[in-house]
Amino acid sequence: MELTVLGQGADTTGGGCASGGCGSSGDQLAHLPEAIRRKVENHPCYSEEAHHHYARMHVAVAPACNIQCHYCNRKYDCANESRPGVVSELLTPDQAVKKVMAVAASIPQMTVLGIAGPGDPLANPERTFDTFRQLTGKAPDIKLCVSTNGLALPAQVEELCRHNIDHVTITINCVDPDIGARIYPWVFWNHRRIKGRKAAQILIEQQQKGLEMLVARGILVKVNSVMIPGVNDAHLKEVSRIVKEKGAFLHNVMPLIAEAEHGTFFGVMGQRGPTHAELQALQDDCAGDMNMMRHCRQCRADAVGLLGEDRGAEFTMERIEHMEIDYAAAMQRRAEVQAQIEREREQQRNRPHEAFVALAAPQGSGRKTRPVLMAVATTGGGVVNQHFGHATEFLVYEASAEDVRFIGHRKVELYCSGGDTCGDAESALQKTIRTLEGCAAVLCSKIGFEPWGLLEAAGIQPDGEHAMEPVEDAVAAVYREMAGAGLLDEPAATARATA
Ligand code: CLF
Ligand code: SF4
Repeated sequence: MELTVLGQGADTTGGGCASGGCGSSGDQLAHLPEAIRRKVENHPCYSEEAHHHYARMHVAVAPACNIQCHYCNRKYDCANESRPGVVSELLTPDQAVKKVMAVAASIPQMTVLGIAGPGDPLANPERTFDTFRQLTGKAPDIKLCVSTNGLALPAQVEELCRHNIDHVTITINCVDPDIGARIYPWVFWNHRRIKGRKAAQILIEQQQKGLEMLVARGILVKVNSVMIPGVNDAHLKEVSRIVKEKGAFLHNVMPLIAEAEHGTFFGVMGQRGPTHAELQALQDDCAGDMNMMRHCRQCRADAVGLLGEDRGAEFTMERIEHMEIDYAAAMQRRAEVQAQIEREREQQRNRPHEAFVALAAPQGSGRKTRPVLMAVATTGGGVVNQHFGHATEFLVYEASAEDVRFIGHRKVELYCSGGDTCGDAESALQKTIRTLEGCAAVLCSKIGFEPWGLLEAAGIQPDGEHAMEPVEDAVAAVYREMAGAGLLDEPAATARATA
């Protein structure tokens, strides 16, 4: 049996990223041309494996927007990347540059600066490009990244190229104006507000043109799509096919988050978002045609840190104003820290193959084992290193007899605030256990007695035996243990697990 555990020297020439998870590992990047690999390998959004090690930050310099989306309330950040209902502190370009340099000096693994709101960056070209222009000179070791709804993109492509921007995200929710008319009530185009189908048509044309222009210039394009059940869910496979055909590098299908209290049209109208299972099914459907991103955290327009953590509170303008930053020294330290990260990644890639022996039931046993989901608590670094009670999110992997693959993440409320015991706030713990529904096991560095018992009672096997092991190794090992114990035996016709 050919074994294809992500990150383990598996043969990716036949599938590569197209096999489903974008850049899930160094191996999946191996088939890319060197120039592209360099752009991707330390970008936490463009490489799933990189997101365990490298951080990004956003600066909220772009307040205005040139379209209206039914899932957006202008009081909050651009919901094309951020979770709706989140408000970021607006910065001037000068403040933003100061903040970037302060963060870069404090978090040496921060490799990417993105502008993603709170409105549309390209609807605020002076503020956006002033920020990029200053950073190109002052912090040349930071990658620049931008996210847009695409309406103003064709007009700004030349300017983007002048600023050495290698990564652009376009939110494309449809290629059919009839569907678009159900998502976008209006666009502001040529000094006029245009409504309905015509508005959607203009937006779609500009998005597609912008995509083609960027690809022609060698810029890596990620396409974000918001999955809106009953509106564009059945259509997104077609979107995926078309943007791939045009050369997009990566597709990120994100769930609609619509709550009445956000005051959005969809929220007020009771439009629901997709379930975990629906989102995963669509991502899997699209994966045949496209590299898929599955690790997006829909981060806010002023997010700082590893994906999934937000260290923004450490870098308020008040604190930054008083910081003295020696950026030349910071660049040297950044280079050292990043070189060390690369050495560790290399070691992880080259770790002994014995750790990845077949995941299936013992040879000759005649048993078939079913795929299962496993949740992992990690603070980053690609290893199992977090106490169960300290996790605010769990990474979810699907383990099967063939492979281990990353599926997504699930956010939970923190219920343990310290000490060796967990479980004072039982309701939060119960909620966590409900969030982990469908997982066969949860891997963490340590776990208290009470959650252990409650997880077991809920049919989820807690496991603290693989602390500090690389995540995929640990998941594979637990799968082998469970399979060996006969816990995963099942008829062949079992449906694929869903996150
Ligand atoms: Fe920011 Fe976006 Fe660049 Fe990443 S985020 S501008 S591509 S640096 Fe990343 Fe955050 Fe998801 Fe965006 S996890 S919301 S995809
Ligand atoms: Fe809101 Fe972003 Fe849509 Fe503009 S593009 S309306 S800021 S979600």
